[in-house]
Amino acid sequence: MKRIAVIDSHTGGEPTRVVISGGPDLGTGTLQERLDRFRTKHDAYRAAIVQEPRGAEVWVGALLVEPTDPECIAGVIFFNNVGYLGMCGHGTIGLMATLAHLGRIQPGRYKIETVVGVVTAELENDGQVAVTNVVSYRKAAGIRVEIPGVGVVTGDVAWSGNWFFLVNHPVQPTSPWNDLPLTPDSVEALTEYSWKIRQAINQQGFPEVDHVELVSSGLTPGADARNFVLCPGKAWDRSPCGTGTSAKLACLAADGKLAEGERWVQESLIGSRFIATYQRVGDQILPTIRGSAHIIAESTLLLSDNDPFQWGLPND
Ligand code: PYC
Repeated sequence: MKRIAVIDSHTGGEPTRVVISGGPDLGTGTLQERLDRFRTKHDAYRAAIVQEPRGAEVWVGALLVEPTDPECIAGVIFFNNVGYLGMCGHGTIGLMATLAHLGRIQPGRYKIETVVGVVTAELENDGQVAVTNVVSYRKAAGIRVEIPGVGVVTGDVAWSGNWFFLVNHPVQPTSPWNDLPLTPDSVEALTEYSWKIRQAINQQGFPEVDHVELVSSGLTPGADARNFVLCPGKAWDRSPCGTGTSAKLACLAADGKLAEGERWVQESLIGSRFIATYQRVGDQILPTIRGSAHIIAESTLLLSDNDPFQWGLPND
């Protein structure tokens, strides 16, 4: 029987499962080398930890590893129901809440090594966490994608630790999805729509895009915008998505619609919020996302040899 100790949290409704012990031994090397080893030799652990029956498509896992950078308090590899993430904003906030819960950190600023670079996270006295993400930028603006049965949808491609295609919503008068509000009762249709967009943008010159973000104006007082983010494994982000919010800031900055240091309130489909700002770095930006996470479980996952689904259920 294998035992994996985890701490679960949620950040604005989006869950993170931090692996404290019992995860795969990835050896040494850069985080990218260790991620490659995770992917090629130990992917069964990923499935066992976040796929059914112990998890579900919405879960993001966070494997703690030794950082290579001595200035970092931890290294982390994020993963989900279908693979691995470069960075995860809500997951970093969840990780900080977990480290605080374990008594490993006090309020202050810390560096964390991710597969795509070092991020800084500040635990504030009230438990809020401000994550300064990796340098983010808009790669391409006004990309027109032809979606069979829908028409043309226009959006921007941006990098923020993950690759996003951002579409202003509603945007496309001929689309049958145009009138859908970004609210929980539209989840099924928004998922179908976003998945079609993802397939189309991947086929039309941007195979790297793995997150689709629909952005409308805010629906609750004080929110600048509301988003619906479809993650690589077809789960929708319950939080406003830290990397998705960073990608939105990169586009706003590129369009001159948000000034350096100006506050941006991004709400999710369920109304949870991140407060974001950015600093300019040449023609790119360094986004900071502020939010909070709550610890919801301390558990030990059990993997028994006589369990036919010891390593989780297949996705399909
Ligand atoms: O918060 O960056 C994020 C994120 C990515 C995927 C799910 N959440």
